[in-house]
Amino acid sequence: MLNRRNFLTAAVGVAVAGGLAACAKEDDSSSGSSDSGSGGGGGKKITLGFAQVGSESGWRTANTKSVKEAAKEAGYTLKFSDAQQKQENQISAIRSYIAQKVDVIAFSPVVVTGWDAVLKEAKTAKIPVILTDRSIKTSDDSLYVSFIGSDFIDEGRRAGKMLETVLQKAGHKGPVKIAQLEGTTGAAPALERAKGFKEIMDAEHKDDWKIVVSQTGDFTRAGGKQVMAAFLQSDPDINVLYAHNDDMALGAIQSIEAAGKKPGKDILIISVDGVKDGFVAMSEGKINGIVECNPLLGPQLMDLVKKAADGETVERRIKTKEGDFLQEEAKEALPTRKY
Ligand code: GZL
Repeated sequence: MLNRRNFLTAAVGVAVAGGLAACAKEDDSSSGSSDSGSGGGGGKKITLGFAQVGSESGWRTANTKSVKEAAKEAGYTLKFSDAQQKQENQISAIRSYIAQKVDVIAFSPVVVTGWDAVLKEAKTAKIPVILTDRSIKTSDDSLYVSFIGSDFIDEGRRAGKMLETVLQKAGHKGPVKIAQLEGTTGAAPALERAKGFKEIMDAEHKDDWKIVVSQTGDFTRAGGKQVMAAFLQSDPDINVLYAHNDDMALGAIQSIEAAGKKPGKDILIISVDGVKDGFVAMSEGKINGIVECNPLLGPQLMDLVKKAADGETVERRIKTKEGDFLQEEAKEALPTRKY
């Protein structure tokens, strides 16, 4: 049984650039959050602008719930937008938060590139920006004050190590033909989960593992179902599915069963996230192992928001705590799963 791995909060204190310290601004147009006070500079109520990716998966639903509940608990005014997985919508939302002069902006970048221009506008407006969940590629590190989220490359490595255990338990002998369901094209979790898994393949399984098909399912169930059906058409003797999230794995399971195969037996499945439906599928023997990716970032994010709004030092990189789960653990873990 795999040991649960907890990642310590890795913190590197970095002073918030003086110029980024936002001065608190009153904003009575609160979007439904309670109003009990704590705030940036001088104790005024903090207004947070949060530009969410979308509502594509169970993980995202849990992440949104965590952010909204934590903002309410903290007494902040939360302005929240759902970009429906479109970068242009996230950029528009960030621009509107700048225009509304919020105290802090936080967002989960749908893809890693294309953010410099709008983040420069936030910097000019002296509004600190916090990345949550996903990171960006930029040459200007001053464009955001902190990134709180998982280490996706390590999640990919953990998926590779987990597959070793699952193959051994299944008594698999000989070559391993792997299908990979990738997350959203250009998104950090998709790029990095693929990278980490490939590191393990290249280092330890050059001769026996091969990714025979790989395509994006855009982190959705519908995408996973559709792409897996196509995979099975082109490669009926796939041994393993590595899905970058549970929702795509759950969609793929429908196509695997429609093809008359047994998920978790004829095709071994390794997934990432650890949402409740993923654990249910694992307890039914349809998923063999899940690398957890914790969506419950709300409380830690609100602590960061307060510090940033007050111009205090904030940790530059905060990694979330998460574990690895095999089928045998699913039933026991299910009752205590928080998302
Ligand atoms: C990972 C997160 C990913 C999840 C998917 O932190 O960005 O996006 O793994 C979600 O379920 O759609």
